[in-house]
Amino acid sequence: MQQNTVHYLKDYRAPDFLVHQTDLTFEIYDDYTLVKSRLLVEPQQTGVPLVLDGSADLLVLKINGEERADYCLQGERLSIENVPAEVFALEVETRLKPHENKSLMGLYESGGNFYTQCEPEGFRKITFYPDRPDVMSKFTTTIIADKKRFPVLLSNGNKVDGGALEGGRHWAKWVDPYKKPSYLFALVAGDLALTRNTFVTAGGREVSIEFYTRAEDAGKVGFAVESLKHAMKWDETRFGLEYDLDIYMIVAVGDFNMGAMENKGLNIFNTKFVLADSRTATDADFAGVESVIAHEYFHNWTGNRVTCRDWFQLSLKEGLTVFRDQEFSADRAGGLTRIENVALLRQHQFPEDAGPTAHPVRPASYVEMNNFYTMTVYEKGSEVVRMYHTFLGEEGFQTGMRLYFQRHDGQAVTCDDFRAAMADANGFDFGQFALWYSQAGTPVLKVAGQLQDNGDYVLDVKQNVPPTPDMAEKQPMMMPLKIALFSKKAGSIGEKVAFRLPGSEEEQQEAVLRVSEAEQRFVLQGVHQAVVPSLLRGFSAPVHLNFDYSDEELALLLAADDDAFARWEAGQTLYRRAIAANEAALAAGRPLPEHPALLRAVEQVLQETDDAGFQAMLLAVPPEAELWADSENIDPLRVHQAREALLDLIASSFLPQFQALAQRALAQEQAADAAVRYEYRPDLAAWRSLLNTCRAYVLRADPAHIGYVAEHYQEMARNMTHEWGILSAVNHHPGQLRDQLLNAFAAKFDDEALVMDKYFSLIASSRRSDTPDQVKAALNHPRFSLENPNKARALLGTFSRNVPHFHAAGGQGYRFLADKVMEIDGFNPQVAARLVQAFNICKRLEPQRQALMRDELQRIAAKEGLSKDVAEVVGKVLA
Ligand code: B3K
Ligand code: ZN
Repeated sequence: MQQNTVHYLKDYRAPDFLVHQTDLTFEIYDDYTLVKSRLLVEPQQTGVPLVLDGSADLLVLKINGEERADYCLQGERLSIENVPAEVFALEVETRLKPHENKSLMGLYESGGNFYTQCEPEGFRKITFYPDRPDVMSKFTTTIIADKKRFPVLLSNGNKVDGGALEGGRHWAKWVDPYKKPSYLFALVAGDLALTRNTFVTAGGREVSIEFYTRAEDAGKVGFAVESLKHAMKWDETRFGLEYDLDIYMIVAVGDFNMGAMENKGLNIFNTKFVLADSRTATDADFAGVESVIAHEYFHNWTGNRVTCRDWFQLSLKEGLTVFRDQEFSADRAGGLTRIENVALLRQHQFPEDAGPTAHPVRPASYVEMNNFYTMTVYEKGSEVVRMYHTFLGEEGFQTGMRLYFQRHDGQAVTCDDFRAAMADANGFDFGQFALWYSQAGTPVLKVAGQLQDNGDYVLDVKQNVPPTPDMAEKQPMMMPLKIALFSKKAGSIGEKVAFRLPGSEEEQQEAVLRVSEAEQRFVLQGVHQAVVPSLLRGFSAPVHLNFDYSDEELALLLAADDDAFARWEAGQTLYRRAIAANEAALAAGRPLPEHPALLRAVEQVLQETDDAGFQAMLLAVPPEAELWADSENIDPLRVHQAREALLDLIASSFLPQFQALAQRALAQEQAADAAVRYEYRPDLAAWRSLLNTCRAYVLRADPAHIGYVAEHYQEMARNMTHEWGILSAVNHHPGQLRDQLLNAFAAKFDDEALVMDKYFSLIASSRRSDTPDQVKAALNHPRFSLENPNKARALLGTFSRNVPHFHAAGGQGYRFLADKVMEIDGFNPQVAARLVQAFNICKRLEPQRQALMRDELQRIAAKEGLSKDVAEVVGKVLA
């Protein structure tokens, strides 16, 4: 494998040159684009070479008007000695071929239009520049292009001038009044439809909201427009933050490596997170649009006005902005958002933290920065921000935010600066808390509780932070542990029991304990009765928590805890225990256990009537990836079978109840829907989520029900949430009817790219034995393209999570994915490096599969010209 440069946080040095002004001109022609840049550069040191990052085709470089050829270009690094000691003008001219750029970084073409993606290091594909976030400059952008082909010419800031030119060409000039790093630069040129709206800020500024899409998609942006306005309003009310330009643009593009990008004043979005109507988008898609629109908008303050000093600090903007978008979604849609956040973290971040690519929220090193846009930096990063909030409360947290902006507006700073603002604004010691930024791995809390003779209840908390490949020895971390006590009666739990913390006279029913040592005892005074503790309420810290509950106690918490997370968690623990028992029985060739306690608990859940969305969540069994997150010697098929067996048992035990509940959910949804024509609404989404959960159980218990579904599909499938629920439920059925239903679905939505993604992911997620053949056939489907990241993720990403097929005993699933990773790596390393992480589990597998997976990883590692993106991941998995 080739040696790639490793970048270390400890090597950070302030820039030797600042850039005060950046004037860019893009001349777009049919076959190429010329980029002319003029920078005003101020040296910070004398006698050091000017170093620029760049990988574009360099035509000319001038300093103070004089052409210079005495530069040294090595890889992506250009250095030039003997530059002036005072402020000087640097001119650079490069030539780009956007239509050949399939990496979707820098300037690229999609569907005849031009778009940019610069974060983190795409700007260097456009021109030579100090492409690092702590170099902040004011930008102007002039775009010149054919008027017919590119009627719309956009860049950051405000459009100040423009006009017609000879030969059918035209131009536009944009000026961004705010200093920004190069990663926030954006340009769009093309033939796009405009949907316009306005928002008036609390301070009275009228902001023009402009959404640009393909003409045929313009009818699907209404929901995104409203989402943006909600987000703008929410940020004013909850954080006191207003928008700072007169125009806010969002452009949707079908070829995009991730969800969206927060470029100043000109967000560029994956169509998946802009376009939504009830015919083509599920409720989950609508919720996704609302949250990503909000996320990118919130970056305007947390990311753009205050940015990162270096890329190691990525979580400074991402963790904080995810926290803000989670709070927004919770305020919009209700308390269950928190459980969704936790489920996501456990399914994807916990395995990452327990695997070969584990890294702290602030990584200490990287080879390819794109590999660090991870669940850890984003989702665990958000949990870290949430812990400040839990310690300080809303008011203290907001005081910290105000100090953060007061100190750092217009600067590029670090996670320590954020921590200092929170600490200084509140006089709170967050010294030990810094460990969350440097230690990877999910801490394990082992808690034991005991009622003492004197009536005190003591909680003994032991914490252990497991070793990770980057660090063997860890120190104890500081974290909030939110708790309550419930009185324990025979067969039920009663009221919350009040207690006092030592040194306080105040009676309280809930407390946030400050855990900070390896072993610690907390005394809750004045309890005097048998209790069941409710621990880690609201998931107050991103940890594994072990407490030796009996199944009966878990059932009691599931029935009566008043903290939604704690209730849900009690149910999840019961499911996890049942699956583990099934697995042990399968391994020993014993008959499967009957799980009477769990079935009684499920029966209770089925009888609830007050919250359909929560009921659906309580009926969801943890996914495989979460189940095996930190085990060893995994037989994936056995875990899968153990889980399937539990689902079969639940389905067959309660078929009539699931049928009745599905009917009820449908009736409730239709009644509400008749009153207000369907668009996304959280209350209706809750009924549909319950409906789809029940449908899946019904079709599991009664596969012949597919006959009814096939006959009545038209009237049952009134919107995409219904279609998705029905097709997901019948997707594993072995007969012809399933194929007919899927084919009809594909035909109906042939010209809807985002729905075709759903079709491909249905094909790839089926447990049917012919799935591998169907996946291979799908590669040649006229609507499939390996070059489109959404399609590659829908088909190949989904396949890599299809446990029985990806982990097929002969290794053919591994071989197939490895082939595709290598193919994609040839043109889009970022997407390839994501897909290859399906192999992260390698060392935890049982020996045979481990060997098969290792062979494939070695084959990838040996590939000539392998990108540093994939090489970095594969190197860690094989290490
Ligand atoms: N900041 C971008 C992510 C850029 C990813 C580059 N590989 C989107 C976001 O987090 O808002
Ligand atoms: Zn972000």
